[in-house]
Amino acid sequence: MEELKCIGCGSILQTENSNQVGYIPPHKLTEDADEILCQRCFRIKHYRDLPDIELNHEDFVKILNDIAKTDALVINVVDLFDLTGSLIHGIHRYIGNNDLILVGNKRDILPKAINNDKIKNWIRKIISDYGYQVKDIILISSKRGDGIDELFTTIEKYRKDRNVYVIGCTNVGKSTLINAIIKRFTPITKDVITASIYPGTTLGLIEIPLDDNHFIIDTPGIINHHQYAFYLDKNHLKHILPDREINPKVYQLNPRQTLFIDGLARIDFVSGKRTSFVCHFSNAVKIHRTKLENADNLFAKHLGELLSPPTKEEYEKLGKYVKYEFKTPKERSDIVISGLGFISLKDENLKVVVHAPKHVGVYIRPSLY
Ligand SMILES: Nc1nc2c(ncn2[C@@H]2O[C@H](COP(=O)(O)OP(=O)(O)OP(=O)(O)O)[C@@H](O)[C@H]2O)c(=O)[nH]1
Ligand SMILES: [Mg+2]
Repeated sequence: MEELKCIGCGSILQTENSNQVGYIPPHKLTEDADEILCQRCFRIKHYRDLPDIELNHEDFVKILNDIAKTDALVINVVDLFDLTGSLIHGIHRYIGNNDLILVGNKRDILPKAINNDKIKNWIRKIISDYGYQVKDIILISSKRGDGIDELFTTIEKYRKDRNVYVIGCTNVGKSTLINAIIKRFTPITKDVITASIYPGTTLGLIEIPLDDNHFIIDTPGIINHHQYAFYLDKNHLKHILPDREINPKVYQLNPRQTLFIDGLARIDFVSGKRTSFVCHFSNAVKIHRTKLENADNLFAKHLGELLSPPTKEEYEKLGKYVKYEFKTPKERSDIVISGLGFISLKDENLKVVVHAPKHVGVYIRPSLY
């Protein structure tokens, strides 16, 4: 029998094992093949529930390695809210010499006041350290459909009779982007591919035909273990992932003051001159200010209550927080907690200690401002 694929996630359909990728109850296989969704996609779509299914990272890497062997145009989608966390180290190892366009998605989350040229220059500065060689950088919001026309024109310019692969880390919005392209350029008005807030939604290649025997191809995300989302309970993902423009919150701090980002991270301003901490987190996240000397007590007393998420159980799972120490450089900088948000600091010689779970990426980068 010819292999059937789920249109939502690209997995090969099977009727044998309900705990594995691509499962579909046998009676559903009789429906119109174009419409077939695996049980997992069906549940994400209709119940916003993600059944636990084992994902295999090796499979994803193999799919990407195959791209290096073909002549194609590659679109690497990154999440503007977590740029460094969503870049692919050694990307040209995966894609070979193929032409590359970098797409900064979720533009709607960053403050409108920052202009796009500034964001592009900032991206150029950061990606040069990662060995990226790009033909172009396009900023879009797949969710709102902004920038889709410009992206499509750029794709047409570089495609030259080839397939287009859309790659990137999990949750950057690859599937949402392809849905946006479908909705913009075909009569279809609903989302065809499954997209969700859960990292690891797309499981196989999904080929969407272009008008000349070539395809635009959605791929499974590369798992990014340094993202906060990876360690949180499903219910709390929504809380930390912004779904609209972030409203930066400014705290004028004296040295020896501390900010708690719910109970998810703690930022100690250890020394330096009085300055503003410009906090960029999801609007749902609460920030608490306290004296550094009271911070340990406050955390011990209020974790899981005033300071939540995480719950106490989640905190256990996350492992003890570790400390990351930074001294700000001359140029304005951002301290980033991957997937949770960032704090922008304009002054130099500020000593800042961040407490966050061991596996979550915490780093300093040139500022977005
Ligand atoms: N605010 C905002 N959210 C977006 C945008 N694009 C995608 N998202 C959200 O990001 C989450 C992930 O989107 P997906 O399209 O499933 O991401 P993906 O890259 O295909 O993820 P995997 O299949 O897991 O690799 C969903 O909750 C989307 O609604 C955007 O432009 N703005
Ligand atoms: Mg996807």
